[in-house]
Parts: sequence; C-alpha cells; structure tokens
Amino acid sequence: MRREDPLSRREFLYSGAAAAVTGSILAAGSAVLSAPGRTPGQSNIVRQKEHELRRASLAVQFGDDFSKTYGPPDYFDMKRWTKLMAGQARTEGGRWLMEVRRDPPPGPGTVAMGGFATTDKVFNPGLVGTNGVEITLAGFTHEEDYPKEMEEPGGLIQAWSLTIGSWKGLVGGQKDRQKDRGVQLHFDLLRGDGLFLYLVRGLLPGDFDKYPRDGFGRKESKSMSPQQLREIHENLIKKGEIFISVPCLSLANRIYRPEEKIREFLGRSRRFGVFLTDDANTLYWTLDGQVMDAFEIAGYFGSSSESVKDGAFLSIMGLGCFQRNTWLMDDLDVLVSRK
Ligand SMILES: [Ca+2]
Repeated sequence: MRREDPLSRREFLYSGAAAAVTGSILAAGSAVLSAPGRTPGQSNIVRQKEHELRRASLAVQFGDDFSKTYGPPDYFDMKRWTKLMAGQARTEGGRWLMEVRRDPPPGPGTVAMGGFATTDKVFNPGLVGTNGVEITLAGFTHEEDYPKEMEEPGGLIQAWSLTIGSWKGLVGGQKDRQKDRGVQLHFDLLRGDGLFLYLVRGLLPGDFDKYPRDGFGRKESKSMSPQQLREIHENLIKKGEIFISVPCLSLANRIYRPEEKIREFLGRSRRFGVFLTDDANTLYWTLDGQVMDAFEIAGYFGSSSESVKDGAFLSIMGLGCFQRNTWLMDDLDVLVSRK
C-alpha cells in the first residue's frame, strides 16, 4: 500500500489499475451504442411513480437481514458472500459490520480497501427486465485514539460503493476490460472538501471520442499537482457533464457540502438503491426510495451480451484512511422482475 496522495487515492477508489485501463480500452475497437443521456421526456413525478409501481412488482432474489451470527474463523456467511481484498465482516445486533483494517498506527494514513461480493450471480440472466439492489447504510465508524493534527485537509476519509457487474469488485477491477460490463454507485468523502457521489458505468472505446475527460490516469497529467487534478475533475462535475474519469464514465455526479449537508446525507441511516430497467438499457439510483438520477445507457450491456448472459454479481466495497474502518449496514435486497 502506498502512502496516500490525491492521485493514488483516486486510483485506489477505482481499484488501483486506472492508468493501465486506457490503452487496452482504446485497442478494443469501437462498440455500437447510443450516447447515454438523462432519461428524456419524463418529469421526476412520472419517473418516481413508475419506479414505485415497478419496485412493488419485483421479487427478492437474494436478501439478507443479517440476523444470523457466524462463528470463527470468518464470522460471516462465507457461502453466499465472497471476501474482496481486505474485507472482513460480522453481524451484530441484526446488522452487518463490514470492516477494512490496516496495520497500526491508528489515525488517518494509508488507505485500506475491501468488501464483499455475492458468491453467485444474483441478477437475472442477460439482465432482462428490471434488476436492482437496495441496502441501508446506517453509519461509518473508525478508531478515535490518534492526534487530531493527523487530519490533513483534502484527505480521503472514506468511500463506499455498490457495483452490479460481470465480475466481483469495483468498476476498473474487471479482468477483461473489453468484455466485462458493470455499473456502480459510489461516494468519496474528502476531509474539509465535500462528499462526492457518482453514478457510473465502465468505459467503452468510443467514449474517448464523445466525452470530456479529467486528468486522472493520463500520462500528460504526471506534471500536474494533485490540486490541479482535483480542479479539472470538479469543474467537470460543476458543469453537470457526463465525463470520463478513468476507469469510469461518470453519468451523474453530486457534491454535498458544507459539513451540515454532509451530516444530513450521511449522519443517519440512508437507503441506497441502484436499478437497471428496460433490459439494462436504463440505469438509475435511489435514495430512501426516491429516484435521484436516471440515464439511458442503451447498448452498453448489449455490446457484450456474453458478459451478463448468466446474470451479474453484486459487490459492496469500502475504502478508508483509518486503521479500522467500519461500515454498518442492514436489509439488503436484490430485486428482480420475473417474466
Ligand atoms: Ca437486520
């Protein structure tokens, strides 16, 4: 693990392989797909109504209320769940404590990363119909016994993600960058800077001709300072544009600041949802049951239908700068439509 700096932190968020992605994707040839865009001709009220009707008709394909406890050595249901990187877990009081640890000393330092994926593909074969996931994130805790001057402004406090993909792990961590397909909701909490939330899909070769790109993972960015890289990235967010931040195509991005807004967002139990509907041609995310952002991603999964022909995995991962980073979660539902 490297000592964190904003560039390596960015690479960590998306699996540590950012710089290697571009070449292989450019070499993959162009895929036929229409440009993603916000779902047209729908007011939020209509979109919400449609989501509620759709949601009510879905079946729980895979679920966990985390009420069972498990003994050593894993303290978790290792039949249905597969550990990713430094992920550890246990259930306590009917909830899921997902933990990522690193070596001492305590306090902000090297970023640690890990999580869990479903052992099996828990979404519909071919992602037909509607496929979604909802989980309650109740909180994040870490050790407090460290000198407060260790808290450097701009440093990553924590990040958390939900990924629906043909592989286990984050977007950027796919084994076959040409064939694998996945979508992801994630947020990064940066100290003194803000909470950055993203709805993304994996990159395709044609994306580089269509969308602006930030500086992360570019050779020519090596001379830029971390602040310059952040500035380019945040300017694209502020414009509300779809943009490339390798290895992701960022569709929706939201910044929460100042601290009160962040506390309002993360300071209580929130229910996050990611849904693919219309045979995985539309992607949206929900917060406490409300549709937040929706995008047409027609042709994205279709450009590699083999990748999800048996369904897809759900991965839940966390990154944290502390020695003990713990996410408290509950009530996971993988929801699918039945033909
Ligand atoms: Ca529970």
